[in-house]
Amino acid sequence: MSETQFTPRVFSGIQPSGGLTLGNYLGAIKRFVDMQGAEFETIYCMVDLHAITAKFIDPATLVRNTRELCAGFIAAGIDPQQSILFNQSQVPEHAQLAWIFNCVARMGWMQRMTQFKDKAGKNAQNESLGLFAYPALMAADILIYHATHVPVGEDQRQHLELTRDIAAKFNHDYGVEFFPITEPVIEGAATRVMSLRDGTKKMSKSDASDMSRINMTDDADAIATKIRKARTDPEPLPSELDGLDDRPEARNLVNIFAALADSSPEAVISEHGGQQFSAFKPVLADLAVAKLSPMSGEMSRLMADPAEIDRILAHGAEQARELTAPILKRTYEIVGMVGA
Ligand code: AQP
Repeated sequence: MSETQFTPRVFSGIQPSGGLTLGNYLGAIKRFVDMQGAEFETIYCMVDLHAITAKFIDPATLVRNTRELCAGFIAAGIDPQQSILFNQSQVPEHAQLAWIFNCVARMGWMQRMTQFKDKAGKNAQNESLGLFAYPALMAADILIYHATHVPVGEDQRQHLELTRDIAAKFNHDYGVEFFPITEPVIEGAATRVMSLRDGTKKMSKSDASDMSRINMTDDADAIATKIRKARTDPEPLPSELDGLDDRPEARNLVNIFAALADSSPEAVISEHGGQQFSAFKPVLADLAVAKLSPMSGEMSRLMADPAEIDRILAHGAEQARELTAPILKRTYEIVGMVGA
């Protein structure tokens, strides 16, 4: 099979590690919705096996997080009729291929992963083996579908490079062209949404401060308060884009505005350049509320019927397994597993 024969197929996932931030929405989910449609088959996953790598999650909480994430995907515009939508653990081929990839990836490659270093900090010896091996499972998540395109935020770029290295080494070692060399899709105005408290740190669901992020379930008051209190410098917005260099907090708010408005940072600056933050922030808050409130309302409605969410996930998993079973079988044959 040559690379040119791969069906254009999109895969991406999000961890049900609790809550969804504006960063997850603008950097990932909104992009997932944009890619849904004629050009690609789209496959979107709640990666629950990843969610247990960083810290212990109480089982009932993990169940709730997974359903809430599914509700968030649907509320944001992922249509289970158009996209395959499921949770990772219902499709065992992800973990089975991950084992093969654990044996393809090199220790040196894994030790270079900055996300592990960031998450483990000085405490690496006490982290789980799963957190260290996470990028090999992520490569399996993608390649078990022969996915050609993966929309993600900027923070995932290095993991996608590793996915390409794993595919290339597997193909080379076994003398095949079986796995595609996947393209990362890191596009839009908000590929890296920063914390509202510190413009040098990524907005993250696990940040200790709730004021650092906007959650997709925040109400209008909470969104307005968080934006009003977002850290900024005392200068007005510049009249040229270059004026945002060395002003990470200002740049972050401009990028968020552009992404929410489906516009560009240039257009935001040409409209709002010269304004004080006291004028810009309320307009941004109104825009954020207008975009996010309908989604949080729809999420609550969907969460009221967990059985329906479970049904959607089970159906998606069934569709997913139709794709993964033959790819795993062929992988095992290539590797030399008897009975594959
Ligand atoms: N701040 C962000 N800006 C743009 N994109 C982001 N993503 C996450 N944060 C931002 C994108 O969301 C997708 C799913 O991420 P994930 O939940 O699987 O893990 P993460 O990247 O570790 O996200 P968080 O919010 O920081 O989670 P925790 O706190 O649990 O580690 C990815 O495409 C990611 O790029």
